[in-house]
Amino acid sequence: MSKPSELTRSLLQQLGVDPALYTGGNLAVHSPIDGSVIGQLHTQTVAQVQQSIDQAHAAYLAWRDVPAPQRGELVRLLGEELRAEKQALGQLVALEAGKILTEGLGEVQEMIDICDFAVGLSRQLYGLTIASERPGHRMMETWHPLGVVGVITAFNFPVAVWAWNAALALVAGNAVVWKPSEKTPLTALATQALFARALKRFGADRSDGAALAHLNQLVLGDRTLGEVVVDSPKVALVSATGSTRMGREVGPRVAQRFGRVLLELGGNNAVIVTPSADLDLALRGIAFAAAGTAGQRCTTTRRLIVHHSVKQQLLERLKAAYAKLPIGSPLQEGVLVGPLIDKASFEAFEKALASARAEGGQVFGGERVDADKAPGAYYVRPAIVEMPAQSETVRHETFAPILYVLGYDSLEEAIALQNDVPQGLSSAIFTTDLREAERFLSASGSDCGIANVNIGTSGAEIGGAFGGEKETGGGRESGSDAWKAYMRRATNTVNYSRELPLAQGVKFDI
Ligand code: UN1
Repeated sequence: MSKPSELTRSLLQQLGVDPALYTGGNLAVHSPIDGSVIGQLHTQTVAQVQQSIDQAHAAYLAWRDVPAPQRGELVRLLGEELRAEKQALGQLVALEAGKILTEGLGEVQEMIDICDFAVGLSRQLYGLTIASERPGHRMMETWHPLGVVGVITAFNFPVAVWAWNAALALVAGNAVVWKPSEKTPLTALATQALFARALKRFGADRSDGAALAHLNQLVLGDRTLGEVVVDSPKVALVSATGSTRMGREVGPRVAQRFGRVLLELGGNNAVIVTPSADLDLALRGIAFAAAGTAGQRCTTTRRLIVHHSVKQQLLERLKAAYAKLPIGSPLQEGVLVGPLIDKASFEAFEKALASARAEGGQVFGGERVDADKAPGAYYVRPAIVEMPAQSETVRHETFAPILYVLGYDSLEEAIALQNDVPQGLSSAIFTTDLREAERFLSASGSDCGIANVNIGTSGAEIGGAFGGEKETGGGRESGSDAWKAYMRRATNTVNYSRELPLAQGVKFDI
């Protein structure tokens, strides 16, 4: 097999990325597959980012007057480009983020899906009409674009999260400024090249083609450049995906200038397994959600809350499955668990396991593997940790494959445990008892933004609104009516009578 750097170069070439962008620059980009350098990126300056935001704003001023269904046409073309290069971009995700190939391809599929969704949406974007209390009056609401939307994304979904935001933001009439994780800028460059292809086809015979050239701007560099986006009064909405710590900084800074935020922060997702559960299903659902993507999804299952009557049986089966999990290069056929993103991530994994042990946890798995074959990479066997209680370590999100296991007696207790963490992203119950399932989904059940029955916590489809409560940040992206976050609502009252009656019966005769 060719080396990650060679494979990366040939994929970037195929995707039409200018080699000058990723060679000879100051930021080394590593592949988590073996730790090797796969690109030398040129980072930008603060002044360049400010200029980028200005250019995006100018593009928005032209774009907002393009009819929404025509804006949808650009997103349709983007979907076509993504379909054509799904294999190459998916492979690049595997190389740069370390996802197994099927998940890399799945990520690109998510981009395609949201494009399709946004194209349909571009002919909708509807407001209400509302009954007016005044005779000869009509009330309605109209949705308008916001302006420039800043999109800050994390390494673990290096391209799909941009697409969820950008596809909606663009059909809504906004321009986008995208700050990808500095760990995964190459997939961002590739995505930008595909967007440029779509834009070229779209703008070829349009008089406003030149004005639209800056509809999606890339910001390349470290967090100081992200801060420029966060603080710019020209950025109407900042949609940020990452840690709760990051969100705690971004949220108040944007609020300070009365900008809008959409936050997708940490999760601490639990699966409850009840005595009536189909354990075969539960086993597969938990293994994928807890060990898949090497535990590096915000929707990864981090806690298993299982009824005492089935705990031993389920644990034994889970441990047997974990012992056999194929771990290794994500490009290798049959591998299910790829590497952690970097050394810092491995250290956080080890630290969490050490504190769990100190709190009385019994650890299964959790050892580093292939350290001899790939000393610059961090492969680990996903860990299962039986805990005596929901301790501080369990309540904290460690972005690595650790599944904490807690036992329970009553469903009330299980739901209370599930909710008793600071985060509120995703949750699931495995049960065949209708009463238990409905209770879990009810107002007094799971407090998360996502609550599932008989599937795991991860792998959400784009058709639903995606996001969570509490420290997860409250944002909703992707499907349902999440598009409204990218638009502003105007309430319009129209008087078609010859009188001027005032609301609330107020008299003001002059
Ligand atoms: C993330 O981990 O940042 O539900 C998003 C899922 C994916 C999205 C995860 N569709 O796991």
